Amino acid sequence: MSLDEQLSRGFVLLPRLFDAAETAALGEASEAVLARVTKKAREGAADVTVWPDGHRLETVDGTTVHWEPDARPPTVRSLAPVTHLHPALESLWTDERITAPMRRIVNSERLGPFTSKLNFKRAGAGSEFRWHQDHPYWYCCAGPDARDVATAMVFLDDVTAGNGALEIVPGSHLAGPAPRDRSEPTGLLVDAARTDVSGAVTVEAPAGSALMFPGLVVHRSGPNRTARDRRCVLLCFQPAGRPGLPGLPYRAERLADLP
Ligand SMILES: O=C(O)CCC(=O)C(=O)O
Repeated sequence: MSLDEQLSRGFVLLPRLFDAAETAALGEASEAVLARVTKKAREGAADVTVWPDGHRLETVDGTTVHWEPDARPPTVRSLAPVTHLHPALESLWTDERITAPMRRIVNSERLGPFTSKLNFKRAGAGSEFRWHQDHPYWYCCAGPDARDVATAMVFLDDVTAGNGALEIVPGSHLAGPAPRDRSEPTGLLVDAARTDVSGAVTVEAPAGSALMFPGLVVHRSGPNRTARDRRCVLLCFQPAGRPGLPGLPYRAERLADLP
């Protein structure tokens, strides 16, 4: 399928964009960052927040450690933002293999960073991401500029239906902001009872692949019930010259603008 055809369904999969050695190096960088940050958090250097849904977050070295809600032993779900913590991760912002397709998706000749994240989705512990669009969270920070943000996910491990592959509703970005679930405390999730997710596709891919999509695409991923991690680096791009997410206050009252 051509890039244009992929763009019209709302997501682009580029299998094996990074070779095995590059992917392994990104994995090592990610684990090194995680070890460094969690050591500092254990030493008490972090600011702690607990979300309304019970998720625990600790901020240290300019990254927020988001813990899996129910995992024993304690397991990290994600770090964000993260690329500033390792040159191998930082270099992804200017890697033409990522930026060339992203310029098309963001529809801007010059790109800037919005935010970045590492999702660990650990073997046997990585939990579900419920149906959502990235847009409402970004809208609370960036307002209407959030429409122009898109994500590149670089997979550090093979992705299968069993270890928590992304499920994406093709074309869902065309319908704009989806109705949100008013019964859950963050107000950020899609109401799957009022949104047609029946056409969702599961995106399996080998390690080193990249999956790219704009913030209005409806997606989820299941828990990792296998013995293999499903880690990925996420880079969220926007047109150059705009402030990044870490410098923007979160204004929950903006959710009132959305369905
Ligand atoms: O890594 C995943 O499975 C889900 C990623 C995602 O949707 C997110 O981080 O918002």
